Amino acid sequence: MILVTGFQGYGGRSANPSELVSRALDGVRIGGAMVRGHVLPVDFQGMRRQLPALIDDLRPQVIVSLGLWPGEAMLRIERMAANWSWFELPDNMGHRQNGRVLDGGPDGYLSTLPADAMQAAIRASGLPCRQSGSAGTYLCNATLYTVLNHCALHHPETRAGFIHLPYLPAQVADLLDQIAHDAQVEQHQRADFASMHLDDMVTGLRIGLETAWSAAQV
Ligand code: PCA
Repeated sequence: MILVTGFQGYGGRSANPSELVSRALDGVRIGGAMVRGHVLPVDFQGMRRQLPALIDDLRPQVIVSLGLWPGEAMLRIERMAANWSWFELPDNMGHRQNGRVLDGGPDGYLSTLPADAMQAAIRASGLPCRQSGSAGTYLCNATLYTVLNHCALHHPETRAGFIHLPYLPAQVADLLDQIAHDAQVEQHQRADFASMHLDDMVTGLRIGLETAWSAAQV
């Protein structure tokens, strides 16, 4: 089984592409594996409670968590998680985690997904994809850290990692309207107008998951 997690909207945004992609992949078969899509609340404490229990329950061989990175232009495979949170925005429960993700945990973990092979396969399909050395200091980093820590301790065979997604085109259309309406900043001051169509995100994820699944079989 492959577990794909997404997040609900946050920071005043109603939609989160990661929620739509994880729903679209739920129930799909990839390389002989069943995909299970699960949407997480944007809630630090809730994520830390739910995710390890879900992993223990489903025992997936591959875990890919997804989240939105406003301004990102392509599928962005995260390579590492830091044991450090700095929430510029409160989560949806009003909580700001500023400090360790996990007291007493290691300072960081490396993703165990085959990032180079996934990137190559996604690019070969004609879709843009890159890798990143920081998942930020908000909930996505905390999620990747929580998953990698739990797998290191209890499921060492599981391959796990995180992919950040761009905005959906309709979200950027709304942003442009909002900026024009507010008339507080000029368009060129903003760096968050990149977007990708939902179908392309789902296609890229399917290819990346197939690559990760194959790597998990050897
Ligand atoms: N993106 C945020 C948290 C939820 C999401 O979709 C992040 O990058 O941390």
